[in-house]
Amino acid sequence: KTVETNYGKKAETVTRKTDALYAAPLQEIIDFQFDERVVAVFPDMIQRSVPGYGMIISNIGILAAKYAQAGSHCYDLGCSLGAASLAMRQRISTPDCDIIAVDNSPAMLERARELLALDTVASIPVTIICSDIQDVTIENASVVVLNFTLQFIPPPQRLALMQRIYGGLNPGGILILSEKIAFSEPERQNFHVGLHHDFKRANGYSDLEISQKRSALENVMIPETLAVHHKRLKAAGFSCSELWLQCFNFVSLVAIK
Ligand code: GEK
Repeated sequence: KTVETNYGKKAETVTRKTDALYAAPLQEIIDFQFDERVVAVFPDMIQRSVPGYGMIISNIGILAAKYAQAGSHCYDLGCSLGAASLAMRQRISTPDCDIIAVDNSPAMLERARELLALDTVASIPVTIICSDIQDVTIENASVVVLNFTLQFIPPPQRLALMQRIYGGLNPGGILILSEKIAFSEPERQNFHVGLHHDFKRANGYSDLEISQKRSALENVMIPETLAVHHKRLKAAGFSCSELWLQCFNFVSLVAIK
Protein backbone atom coordinates (compact mmCIF):
# COMPACT_ATOMS: atom_id res chain seq x y z
CA LYS A 1 0.00 0.00 0.00
CA THR A 2 1.41 3.36 -0.98
CA VAL A 3 0.64 6.39 1.10
CA GLU A 4 0.65 9.77 -0.54
CA THR A 5 3.30 11.94 1.05
CA ASN A 6 4.89 15.24 0.19
CA TYR A 7 8.34 13.70 0.50
CA GLY A 8 8.51 12.99 -3.23
CA LYS A 9 8.85 9.85 -5.36
CA LYS A 10 12.39 8.98 -4.27
CA ALA A 11 11.30 8.77 -0.63
CA GLU A 12 8.56 6.20 -1.21
CA THR A 13 10.50 3.20 0.07
CA VAL A 14 11.16 4.88 3.42
CA THR A 15 7.67 6.31 3.91
CA ARG A 16 5.25 3.66 2.69
CA LYS A 17 5.06 1.18 5.62
CA THR A 18 1.53 0.64 6.99
CA ASP A 19 0.84 1.36 10.65
CA ALA A 20 -0.31 -1.80 12.45
CA LEU A 21 1.28 -1.04 15.85
CA TYR A 22 -2.00 -1.41 17.76
CA ALA A 23 -3.65 -4.00 15.50
CA ALA A 24 -3.10 -7.05 17.75
CA PRO A 25 -4.46 -7.18 21.32
CA LEU A 26 -1.80 -5.97 23.78
CA GLN A 27 -1.41 -7.34 27.33
CA GLU A 28 -0.34 -3.99 28.63
CA ILE A 29 -0.59 -0.63 26.90
CA ILE A 30 2.43 1.49 27.62
CA ASP A 31 2.55 5.27 27.12
CA PHE A 32 3.08 6.26 23.50
CA GLN A 33 6.71 7.01 22.54
CA PHE A 34 8.24 8.36 19.34
CA ASP A 35 10.62 5.41 18.94
CA GLU A 36 11.93 3.39 15.94
CA ARG A 37 8.69 1.42 15.60
CA VAL A 38 6.66 4.62 15.32
CA VAL A 39 9.19 6.25 13.00
CA ALA A 40 8.93 3.33 10.54
CA VAL A 41 5.17 3.85 10.08
CA PHE A 42 4.87 7.56 10.92
CA PRO A 43 3.82 9.03 7.52
CA ASP A 44 1.07 6.39 7.22
CA MET A 45 0.02 6.82 10.88
CA ILE A 46 -0.32 10.58 10.78
CA GLN A 47 -2.13 10.69 7.41
CA ARG A 48 -4.67 8.05 8.53
CA SER A 49 -5.13 9.52 12.03
CA VAL A 50 -5.12 13.30 11.66
CA PRO A 51 -7.96 14.68 9.52
CA GLY A 52 -6.67 17.55 7.40
CA TYR A 53 -2.98 16.72 7.93
CA GLY A 54 -2.02 16.85 4.23
CA MET A 55 -3.89 20.09 3.72
CA ILE A 56 -2.22 21.65 6.77
CA ILE A 57 1.25 20.64 5.57
CA SER A 58 0.68 22.11 2.09
CA ASN A 59 -0.67 25.35 3.52
CA ILE A 60 2.23 25.69 5.98
CA GLY A 61 4.27 26.08 2.79
CA ILE A 62 1.88 28.76 1.50
CA LEU A 63 1.87 30.65 4.83
CA ALA A 64 5.65 30.44 5.17
CA ALA A 65 6.12 31.76 1.61
CA LYS A 66 3.99 34.79 2.52
CA TYR A 67 5.50 35.59 5.93
CA ALA A 68 9.16 34.50 5.70
CA GLN A 69 11.37 37.56 6.07
CA ALA A 70 14.75 37.99 4.39
CA GLY A 71 17.65 37.01 6.62
CA SER A 72 15.46 35.35 9.28
CA HIS A 73 14.98 31.84 10.70
CA CYS A 74 11.92 29.62 10.21
CA TYR A 75 11.47 27.10 13.02
CA ASP A 76 9.75 23.70 12.82
CA LEU A 77 9.32 22.70 16.49
CA GLY A 78 8.58 18.98 16.97
CA CYS A 79 9.47 18.39 13.33
CA SER A 80 9.16 14.55 13.34
CA LEU A 81 10.18 13.53 9.79
CA GLY A 82 10.36 17.12 8.61
CA ALA A 83 7.13 17.32 6.58
CA ALA A 84 6.51 20.97 7.52
CA SER A 85 10.19 21.86 6.98
CA LEU A 86 10.02 20.35 3.50
CA ALA A 87 6.80 22.21 2.69
CA MET A 88 8.42 25.50 3.79
CA ARG A 89 11.63 24.73 1.95
CA GLN A 90 9.78 24.01 -1.28
CA ARG A 91 7.69 27.21 -1.14
CA ILE A 92 9.83 29.99 0.38
CA SER A 93 11.52 32.19 -2.19
CA THR A 94 12.56 35.01 0.19
CA PRO A 95 16.37 35.39 0.19
CA ASP A 96 18.69 34.33 3.02
CA CYS A 97 16.19 32.35 5.07
CA ASP A 98 17.03 29.12 6.79
CA ILE A 99 14.99 26.48 8.57
CA ILE A 100 15.70 25.15 12.04
CA ALA A 101 13.97 21.82 12.66
CA VAL A 102 13.86 20.56 16.25
CA ASP A 103 12.71 17.30 17.80
CA ASN A 104 13.71 15.32 20.88
CA SER A 105 13.37 11.89 19.26
CA PRO A 106 16.75 10.77 17.83
CA ALA A 107 14.97 8.05 15.81
CA MET A 108 12.71 10.64 14.15
CA LEU A 109 15.64 12.90 13.31
CA GLU A 110 17.74 10.10 11.83
CA ARG A 111 14.95 9.44 9.32
CA ALA A 112 14.23 13.17 8.85
CA ARG A 113 17.87 13.64 7.79
CA GLU A 114 17.54 10.89 5.16
CA LEU A 115 14.32 12.38 3.78
CA LEU A 116 15.69 15.93 3.65
CA ALA A 117 18.78 14.66 1.83
CA LEU A 118 16.49 13.23 -0.88
CA ASP A 119 15.06 16.70 -1.53
CA THR A 120 17.71 17.99 -3.89
CA VAL A 121 15.54 20.59 -5.65
CA ALA A 122 15.01 23.14 -2.87
CA SER A 123 18.14 24.86 -1.63
CA ILE A 124 17.17 26.58 1.64
CA PRO A 125 19.47 25.21 4.37
CA VAL A 126 17.82 23.10 7.08
CA THR A 127 19.57 22.66 10.43
CA ILE A 128 18.33 19.72 12.45
CA ILE A 129 18.61 19.97 16.23
CA CYS A 130 17.95 17.14 18.68
CA SER A 131 16.59 18.91 21.75
CA ASP A 132 13.57 19.54 23.87
CA ILE A 133 11.80 22.44 22.14
CA GLN A 134 11.61 24.13 25.52
CA ASP A 135 15.42 24.45 25.60
CA VAL A 136 15.98 25.80 22.10
CA THR A 137 16.80 29.48 21.58
CA ILE A 138 14.27 31.15 19.32
CA GLU A 139 15.57 34.35 17.76
CA ASN A 140 15.23 36.44 14.61
CA ALA A 141 12.26 34.26 13.63
CA SER A 142 9.69 35.09 10.96
CA VAL A 143 7.82 31.76 10.94
CA VAL A 144 7.46 29.32 13.85
CA VAL A 145 5.58 26.06 13.29
CA LEU A 146 4.17 23.96 16.12
CA ASN A 147 2.36 21.34 14.04
CA PHE A 148 0.73 18.95 16.53
CA THR A 149 3.55 19.33 19.05
CA LEU A 150 2.25 21.63 21.80
CA GLN A 151 -0.23 18.91 22.79
CA PHE A 152 2.75 16.82 24.02
CA ILE A 153 4.10 19.59 26.30
CA PRO A 154 2.75 19.43 29.88
CA PRO A 155 0.02 22.13 30.12
CA PRO A 156 1.68 24.13 32.95
CA GLN A 157 4.76 24.61 30.70
CA ARG A 158 2.88 25.75 27.60
CA LEU A 159 2.61 29.49 28.35
CA ALA A 160 6.36 29.86 28.95
CA LEU A 161 7.05 28.23 25.57
CA MET A 162 4.57 30.57 23.84
CA GLN A 163 6.18 33.57 25.52
CA ARG A 164 9.60 32.49 24.28
CA ILE A 165 8.25 32.03 20.77
CA TYR A 166 6.61 35.47 20.87
CA GLY A 167 9.86 36.97 22.19
CA GLY A 168 11.90 35.34 19.39
CA LEU A 169 9.58 36.41 16.56
CA ASN A 170 10.28 39.55 14.56
CA PRO A 171 7.40 42.03 14.18
CA GLY A 172 5.15 40.73 11.40
CA GLY A 173 6.28 37.14 12.04
CA ILE A 174 3.81 34.28 12.55
CA LEU A 175 3.23 31.24 14.70
CA ILE A 176 1.36 28.38 13.03
CA LEU A 177 -0.18 26.24 15.76
CA SER A 178 -1.96 22.98 14.90
CA GLU A 179 -3.55 20.90 17.65
CA LYS A 180 -6.08 18.23 18.47
CA ILE A 181 -8.63 20.10 20.59
CA ALA A 182 -11.14 19.27 23.31
CA PHE A 183 -14.63 20.75 23.80
CA SER A 184 -16.03 21.79 27.15
CA GLU A 185 -19.61 20.79 26.20
CA PRO A 186 -19.97 16.97 26.31
CA GLU A 187 -22.31 16.88 23.25
CA ARG A 188 -19.80 18.74 21.11
CA GLN A 189 -16.94 16.60 22.44
CA ASN A 190 -18.86 13.40 21.56
CA PHE A 191 -19.85 14.75 18.15
CA HIS A 192 -16.25 15.50 17.13
CA VAL A 193 -14.64 12.45 18.76
CA GLY A 194 -17.26 10.21 17.12
CA LEU A 195 -16.52 11.68 13.70
CA HIS A 196 -12.77 11.39 14.27
CA HIS A 197 -13.20 7.69 15.04
CA ASP A 198 -15.34 7.31 11.90
CA PHE A 199 -12.49 8.98 9.97
CA LYS A 200 -10.00 6.46 11.42
CA ARG A 201 -12.32 3.51 10.68
CA ALA A 202 -12.76 4.75 7.11
CA ASN A 203 -8.95 4.76 6.85
CA GLY A 204 -8.76 1.09 7.82
CA TYR A 205 -8.18 1.21 11.59
CA SER A 206 -10.18 -1.32 13.65
CA ASP A 207 -12.06 -0.49 16.86
CA LEU A 208 -9.33 -2.35 18.79
CA GLU A 209 -6.58 -0.24 17.18
CA ILE A 210 -8.50 2.96 17.88
CA SER A 211 -9.07 2.11 21.53
CA GLN A 212 -5.54 0.80 22.24
CA LYS A 213 -3.98 3.88 20.62
CA ARG A 214 -6.29 6.11 22.62
CA SER A 215 -5.09 4.48 25.88
CA ALA A 216 -1.43 4.80 24.84
CA LEU A 217 -1.88 8.54 24.23
CA GLU A 218 -4.01 9.27 27.27
CA ASN A 219 -1.23 10.47 29.60
CA VAL A 220 1.06 11.78 26.88
CA MET A 221 -1.08 13.98 24.63
CA ILE A 222 -3.31 16.50 26.38
CA PRO A 223 -5.74 18.43 24.15
CA GLU A 224 -7.21 21.74 25.32
CA THR A 225 -10.17 23.81 24.13
CA LEU A 226 -9.87 26.38 21.36
CA ALA A 227 -10.74 29.09 23.91
CA VAL A 228 -7.75 28.06 26.07
CA HIS A 229 -5.45 28.26 23.04
CA HIS A 230 -6.68 31.72 21.99
CA LYS A 231 -6.40 32.96 25.59
CA ARG A 232 -2.84 31.65 25.99
CA LEU A 233 -1.74 33.18 22.67
CA LYS A 234 -3.11 36.50 23.87
CA ALA A 235 -1.37 36.14 27.24
CA ALA A 236 1.90 35.41 25.42
CA GLY A 237 1.57 38.74 23.57
CA PHE A 238 -0.12 37.87 20.25
CA SER A 239 -2.73 40.52 19.50
CA CYS A 240 -4.57 38.29 17.05
CA SER A 241 -4.91 34.56 16.46
CA GLU A 242 -6.95 33.25 13.56
CA LEU A 243 -8.45 29.79 13.06
CA TRP A 244 -7.65 28.97 9.45
CA LEU A 245 -8.60 25.28 9.39
CA GLN A 246 -10.77 22.91 11.40
CA CYS A 247 -11.58 19.31 10.61
CA PHE A 248 -13.57 17.68 13.44
CA ASN A 249 -11.43 18.01 16.61
CA PHE A 250 -8.26 19.03 14.75
CA VAL A 251 -7.45 22.69 14.16
CA SER A 252 -4.76 24.98 12.89
CA LEU A 253 -4.33 28.60 14.01
CA VAL A 254 -2.13 31.43 12.82
CA ALA A 255 -1.02 34.08 15.31
CA ILE A 256 0.70 37.21 14.02
CA LYS A 257 3.13 39.36 15.99
C1 GEK B 1 4.64 17.01 11.33
N1 GEK B 1 5.24 18.34 13.27
O1 GEK B 1 4.70 15.94 10.68
N2 GEK B 1 10.65 18.59 22.43
C2 GEK B 1 10.92 18.27 21.14
N3 GEK B 1 10.12 17.46 20.40
C3 GEK B 1 9.03 16.95 21.00
C4 GEK B 1 8.71 17.23 22.35
C5 GEK B 1 9.58 18.09 23.06
N4 GEK B 1 9.35 18.43 24.34
N5 GEK B 1 7.57 16.57 22.68
C6 GEK B 1 7.20 15.89 21.57
N6 GEK B 1 8.07 16.12 20.56
C7 GEK B 1 5.14 16.99 12.75
C8 GEK B 1 4.27 16.10 13.60
S1 GEK B 1 4.28 14.73 15.98
C9 GEK B 1 2.56 14.77 16.20
C10 GEK B 1 4.55 16.23 15.06
C11 GEK B 1 1.92 13.45 16.43
C12 GEK B 1 8.02 15.62 19.19
C13 GEK B 1 7.87 14.12 19.06
O2 GEK B 1 9.12 13.45 19.13
C14 GEK B 1 7.20 14.00 17.69
O3 GEK B 1 8.13 13.81 16.67
C15 GEK B 1 6.47 15.33 17.52
O4 GEK B 1 6.86 16.17 18.60
C16 GEK B 1 4.96 15.23 17.53
O5 GEK B 1 4.20 18.09 10.87
O6 GEK B 1 2.56 12.38 16.30
O7 GEK B 1 0.67 13.49 16.76
